[in-house]
Amino acid sequence: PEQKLKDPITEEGTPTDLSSFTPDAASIASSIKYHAEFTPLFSPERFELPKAFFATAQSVRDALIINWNATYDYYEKMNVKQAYYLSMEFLQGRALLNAIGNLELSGAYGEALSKLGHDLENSSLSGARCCTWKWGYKHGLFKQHITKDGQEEVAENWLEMGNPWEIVRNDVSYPVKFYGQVVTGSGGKGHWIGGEDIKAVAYDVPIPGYKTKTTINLRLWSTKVPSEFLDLYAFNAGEHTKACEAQANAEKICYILYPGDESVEGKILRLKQQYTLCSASLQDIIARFERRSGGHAKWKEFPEKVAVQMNDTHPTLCIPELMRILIDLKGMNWSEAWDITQRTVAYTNHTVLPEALEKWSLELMQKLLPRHVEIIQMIDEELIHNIISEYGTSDTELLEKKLNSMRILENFDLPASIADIFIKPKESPTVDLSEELEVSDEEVAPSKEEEVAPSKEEEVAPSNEEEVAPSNEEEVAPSNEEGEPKEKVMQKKEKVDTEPVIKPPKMVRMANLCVVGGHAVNGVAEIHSEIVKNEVFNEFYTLWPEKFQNKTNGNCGSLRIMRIFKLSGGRQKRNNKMKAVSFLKEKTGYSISPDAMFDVQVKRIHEYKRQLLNILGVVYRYKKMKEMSAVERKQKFVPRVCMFGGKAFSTYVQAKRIVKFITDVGATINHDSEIGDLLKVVFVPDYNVSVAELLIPASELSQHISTAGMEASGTSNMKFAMNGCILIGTLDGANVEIREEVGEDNFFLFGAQAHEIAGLRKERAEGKFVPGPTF
Ligand code: B1H
Repeated sequence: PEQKLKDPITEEGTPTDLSSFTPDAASIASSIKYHAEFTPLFSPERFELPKAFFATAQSVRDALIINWNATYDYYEKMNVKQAYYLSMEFLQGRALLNAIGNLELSGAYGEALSKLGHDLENSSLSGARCCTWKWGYKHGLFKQHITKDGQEEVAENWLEMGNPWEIVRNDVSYPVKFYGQVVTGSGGKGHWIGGEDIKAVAYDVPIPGYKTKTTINLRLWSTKVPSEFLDLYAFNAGEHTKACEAQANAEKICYILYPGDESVEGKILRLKQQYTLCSASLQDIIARFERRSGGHAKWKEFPEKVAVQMNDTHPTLCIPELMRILIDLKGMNWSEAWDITQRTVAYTNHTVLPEALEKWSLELMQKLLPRHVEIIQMIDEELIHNIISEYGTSDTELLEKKLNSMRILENFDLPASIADIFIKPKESPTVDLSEELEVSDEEVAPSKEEEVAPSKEEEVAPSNEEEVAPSNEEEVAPSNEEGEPKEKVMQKKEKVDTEPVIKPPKMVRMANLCVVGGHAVNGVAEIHSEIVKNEVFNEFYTLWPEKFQNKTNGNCGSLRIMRIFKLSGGRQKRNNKMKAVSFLKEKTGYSISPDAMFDVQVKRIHEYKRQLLNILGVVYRYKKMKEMSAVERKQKFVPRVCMFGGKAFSTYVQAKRIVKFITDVGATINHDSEIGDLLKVVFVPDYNVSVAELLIPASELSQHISTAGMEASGTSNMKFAMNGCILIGTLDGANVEIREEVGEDNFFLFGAQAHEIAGLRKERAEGKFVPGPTF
């Protein structure tokens, strides 16, 4: 009965009386044995790892399922507002220890496993080894091998053994469409027909909270086509590949996270991934809303029941998808749908690097998602009218500046009426330009004239009709540390007698769509949020200051906890270092001393994060050491192990060269018997959450030395600080706030400040160089 339901968070009563489910070691042991026997994933003869891990995980899952169901029973019956966090990536650490810890059953599980001849820590590690937790993708990112040539990417099938945490919901699936055509109906309605149809099937993972019974759901989508799509005739005619093509096409959407997108196929796959996430999630969210409304959905109240938070721009298509569903399927008019969409959706920005802000070719998107492009064009047009009504038309220079930076569609002609504003009298106005300016803004299909990029063999649509010009402008690998925004000049149609005008490709600026379509935009650290307001989205901030906020990453008490406890190293540090020593021996073959200082830089390899600067510092230190006598060396230097770890994006050449350089420097220094334990350089292969859980607690000095203004937040900086590690860093991202909490004495400040960078770059470009201090 409703009145007995209590909030699982405040624990004012419980959704289910869990006291009877607090098991002792004996009952846990029998549950593990039960799963080994009756939920088998391995042959019955032996009870070894990883079998013991899976059986243990299954028994933990039983406990989680009880809390999980109770949590959602409560949500359902109370019809609470739900927040949906839409993300292309979820990185989990060791789920087993986390769940057992959160259930406060560590002691009982430890005892049960030792009764069965196993060790909880080892079982959990085994789980982490056979499963890297890039939830949702068949192959995770990639496994990084380090060879003499640097990074090698190896596909990894972490699901080969099965995943004990995920539960397939065969009754929860939604259709997702690609390509096809739009037939315009009455009242602005569109009917999207034809094309390629797949279905997204829900896979759920329970996520337990800490010291609460609240256990929420991580819903993942798997893609397939119904079996009736198998072309039996083709199959029986021996054309097996052709017969299975549709299925293979659907399944590859879930193969890997961030598939390389240099090729047109890569771009399409990525856009398909993003749209699948958005479409399946929104259909699911709406179905739940309607169900909870008991058949009397009050759409105006949708934003009071649903919040959709977009993690970066990858789920931007939520905006046109929600619009599409509300208008085309629920019969709303544009302004009703727009009001609901804006109040529902919000956007978290994670980077200010211009080359990392997603843009999609309009042409490509038009083929894959024709109805969404119509909607995006209408949003863009509405935005143009907003900008004009805000700034007027008299100051054309100002208006042009605003339109250039704020429009969602880049290099896309203005509606003719608006374009007229920009006709300036020519010195010798002999030609009437008005005809040239009459380019319809409704022009959706790519005209021949606009195919400017070199055409490629690749086809976009399964149909043969047209080719998509890949953007020659878009950078795939984030290679430009400077990150200088390329000046975008508004495309004006001007009469040029000589050369034909080469028009740059029309692009959809996803971040702009997010800012326009959502009610809130946040950065992930204070300094970053300031840069978002004052630089990256300054024109939007000027127009809608109330939208902009800050949410420092990891802020759920982390900074406060740091202040209260001033966490320090101590004896535990030594144990942690010993674990890291044996791990590194196993992974790299290098024997390092636990008495040396562990100086660690682990993060994705990127020029702006300056692993190169760090390793050059190491080379400098090594050369200084070599100039000294053995005695002097020992006096001057503290023994130090410099550790690096991180993956380079597969097409990011410069980052891969940095990885190779680090391993080469290590190969030289580590074999120098004169130097011995005074200096070692280790590249830890395949850095991931499990490696982080081992290395971060073992670290004493950690490096967060990005060029100021470039690292939105950094997340490991907070974790290192929480583990009693001293940080060396720039005033960038969350470093700034961490330094305020731990105090200046516990933070080695490094490098120039964000506001000084532009000036310094200019000086260097002019050949001036002021050397920094030597050490
Ligand atoms: C961050 C990314 C990212 N920002 C696209 N942007 C990717 C974007 O392959 N892709 O498509 C991959 C990664 N990741 C990071 O977000 C920031 O660099 C960090 O500073 C920040 O702490 C982190 C979380 O907010």
